[in-house]
Amino acid sequence: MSTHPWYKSAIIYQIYPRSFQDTTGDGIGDLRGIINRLDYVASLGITAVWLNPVYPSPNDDNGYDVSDYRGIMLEFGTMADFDELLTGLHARGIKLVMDLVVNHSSDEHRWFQESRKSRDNEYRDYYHWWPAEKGTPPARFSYFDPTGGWTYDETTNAYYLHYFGHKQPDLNWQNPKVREEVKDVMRFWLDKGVDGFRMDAFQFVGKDTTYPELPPTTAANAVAVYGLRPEVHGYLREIKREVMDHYDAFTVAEGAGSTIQDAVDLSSPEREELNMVYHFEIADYAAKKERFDLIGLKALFTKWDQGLAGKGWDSIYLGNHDVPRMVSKYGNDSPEHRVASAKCLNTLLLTMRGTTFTYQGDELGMTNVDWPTIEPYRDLQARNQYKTALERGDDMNEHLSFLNKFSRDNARTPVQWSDKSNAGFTTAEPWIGVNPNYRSINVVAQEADPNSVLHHFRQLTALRKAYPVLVHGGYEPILPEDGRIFAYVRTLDEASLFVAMNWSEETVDCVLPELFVGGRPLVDNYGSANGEEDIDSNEVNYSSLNLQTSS
Ligand code: TEU
Repeated sequence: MSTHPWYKSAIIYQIYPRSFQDTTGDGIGDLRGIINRLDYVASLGITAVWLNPVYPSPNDDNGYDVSDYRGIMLEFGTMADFDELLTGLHARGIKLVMDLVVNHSSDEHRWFQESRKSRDNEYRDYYHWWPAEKGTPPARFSYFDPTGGWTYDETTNAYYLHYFGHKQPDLNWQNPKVREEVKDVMRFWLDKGVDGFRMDAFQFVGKDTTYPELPPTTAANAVAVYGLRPEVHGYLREIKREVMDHYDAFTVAEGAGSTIQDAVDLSSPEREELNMVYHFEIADYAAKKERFDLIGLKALFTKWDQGLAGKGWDSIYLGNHDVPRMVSKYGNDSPEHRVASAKCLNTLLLTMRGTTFTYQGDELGMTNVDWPTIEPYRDLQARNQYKTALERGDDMNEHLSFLNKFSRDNARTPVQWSDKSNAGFTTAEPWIGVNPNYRSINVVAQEADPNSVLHHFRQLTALRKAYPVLVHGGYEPILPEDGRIFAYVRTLDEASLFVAMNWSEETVDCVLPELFVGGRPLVDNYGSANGEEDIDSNEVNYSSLNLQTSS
């Protein structure tokens, strides 16, 4: 029996409910939609679901602006639906991880409504206020608000702080009452039986409330300037000790500071803070590069694996609701290569050390959209960026191609279930446009095609469950300087697995490490490895991928 905690081998599937499945005919996905699709979710072989926020919200930031931490968003259904969803997941052996959004609340949360009423309101110190008689507050960065992180509020002649949108005021974690509230909210959901939390933007909860002047900040250096202040570690330990230790559940905070050491500090078991980290370095990497650079990407995977090996625990992901589609960003989404490329990326995700996260639709190889105007965009970040670019007098065609490539809406188009109208997502006008390629890329088509990305995904989850070496084994990179092949060996006790992926458009040869000559191929992305033929040459022609055992 393994002594590893369950969350290490969890295969997590991220559901963005708004875009998953509509059942009420309002164009917005809902909990009933997820319940109706539970057999599909289970068929993927995943073992846990991370649900993006489902709490009541004015939806300025699609649920990341929570107005009640103990309820269910009207559009998504009722608490009875939630309970049914949880029961349905558990009945299928699938855990449920909730999104906990407590760096900020909505400005429509009762706490903020109270807080803004008067300077002596009992909720005043639930948020960060700067009295206007002291002048303009020292500038603070906001991810979403081009005017900055302070917004003036007339009622009490004061500014409130928000690192995200102006409808997302930051909670004051220095106030012990706020921390008690959050711990109670966590207990509320844990008592219902949820299995963990993804703690949104948690590295930002610590604030220096002496408000020194800070260097100019952009999204690229915001974490270094604002993230992971020392008190955040204390808050995490308090949560672990007072809440998490009393349940069989786990925590992962979104963001992991700025260095590997930060990530080790957050996730090493003896420090009792988080169970795993979810860092941005790989997610941000391809975004910064003009041209995709495989050598650099491999080096990052190696750096993180080596940095955390035996010390902490990592999340492995290439997609989520905040980044473009993985096959468009890291792979090749052209009609000739999309299928092989999406399979290749899923292979990477499911054969690396760490807890893997797959974003909905990536099991199908869904791609970015290509919208010619700003109109179809729904994300406040994209719309604000567009407005700023317009005011600056930027070339708007260029800006639109930037959005096409990088907007978060790329990930938020509805799941493509079938070639029926609106991809089978809704009978109404969907809240966000369906990617027109749903006619060929959809679940029904992929169920019928034995060589589909979907079937390959299922093979990989089955493999990960059958071979603990894929979760816990050591990772040794092969050919780190090769710009076309991503290859490594995973080893645990007697078990060795070799993974080789061709990230180029051409056929390439790769020398098979000695140990694997005569080994058994377990899976490849052209459907030819059935586990029966031996590899008897050490010159293998990798059209794209092989994964094989040494015996
Ligand atoms: O995103 C937090 C997040 O801020 C990222 O912008 C991150 O800090 C950045 O990528 C670092 O490079 C979370 C949610 O995932 C997102 O959907 C929300 O909009 C945001 O928090 C606010 O709640």
